[in-house]
Amino acid sequence: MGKISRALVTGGTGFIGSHLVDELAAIGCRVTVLDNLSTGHRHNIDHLGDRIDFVEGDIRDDGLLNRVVKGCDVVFHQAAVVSVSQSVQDPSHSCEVNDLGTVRVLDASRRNGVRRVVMASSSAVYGDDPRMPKTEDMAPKPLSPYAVQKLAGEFYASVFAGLYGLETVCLRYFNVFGPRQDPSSPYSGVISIFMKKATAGEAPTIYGDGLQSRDFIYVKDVVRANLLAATEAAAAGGVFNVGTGEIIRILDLWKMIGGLSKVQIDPLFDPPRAGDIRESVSDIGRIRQALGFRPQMALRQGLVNTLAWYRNPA
Ligand code: UD2
Repeated sequence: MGKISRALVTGGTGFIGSHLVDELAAIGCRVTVLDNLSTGHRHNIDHLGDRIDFVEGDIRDDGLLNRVVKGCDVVFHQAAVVSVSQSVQDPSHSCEVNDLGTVRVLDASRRNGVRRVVMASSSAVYGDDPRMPKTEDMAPKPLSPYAVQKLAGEFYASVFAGLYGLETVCLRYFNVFGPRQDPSSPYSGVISIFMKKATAGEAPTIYGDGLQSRDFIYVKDVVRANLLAATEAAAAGGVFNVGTGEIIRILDLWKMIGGLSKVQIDPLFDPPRAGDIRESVSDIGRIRQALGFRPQMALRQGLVNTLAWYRNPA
């Protein structure tokens, strides 16, 4: 297993990025965080003090990127406009950040001798393929600008590997949850919104009939997948699902969160969201075989931890 001595984390003040920064700092890696604070928060990394370097800036700024990737052996590219709905409402903006930004990250990386770039891709690339679970060899069927942008990022990664010898790994995240997921926007992850509603004793809104399925993975497991992707020789050039392989329907999720919060409130229902995927569950055979990855956190325990954080953010 290779070692990471110096890393750049784009989007490192965000939900997933900040947990990754925590872990990298804990294993003694020198970390630079690049974030424009559009959806991330300084307070997510404040506790690390001067153990990390924070640079406020945009991934579309290539001058800045060239400066911050210098000396890094690994880049974890987590910065993005992460909402499917937001990409539906403003496809041009999400395209600029998710596509142009990604190309700039890859380009700065190859020009500055970075060994490997680990990219946050998404299960959104599978779209509405009815086959379940999703395996990486299925033909992608993007249904939203966001999904197209993430898929384009994967193709760019593969082209940069072929043309310039940059090692790239793409991780197709399923639905990630855990402490620090910001519930404040209508685009926030459903678990963060449901936790906020349950804690306030309010009814959540379910889009559609609530029978749509998702595969929720705890953020610390996603961090472990990133570290394996950065350090295992077998990861280079790979595209991997990062999920649990377990399925839950949104209505049952609300019941579970209600039960843990000791509230019994009937949800409100609105029409399904444009671009929403009906069924989503991962097959994680590839990442298990190639990288030895197994998720460690059960959904219920992850929800308990997350609820504790929403009640008392630390
Ligand atoms: C997630 C990711 C997205 C992309 C996508 C891939 C998040 C925040 N977003 O989008 O980046 O990778 O997966 O498919 O993780 N819902 C409700 N009520 C609410 C909020 C959501 O019913 O108040 C439903 C929503 O319509 C959807 C499901 O819950 O069917 C999950 O929604 P989400 O926004 O958490 O995540 P998703 O799957 O759209």
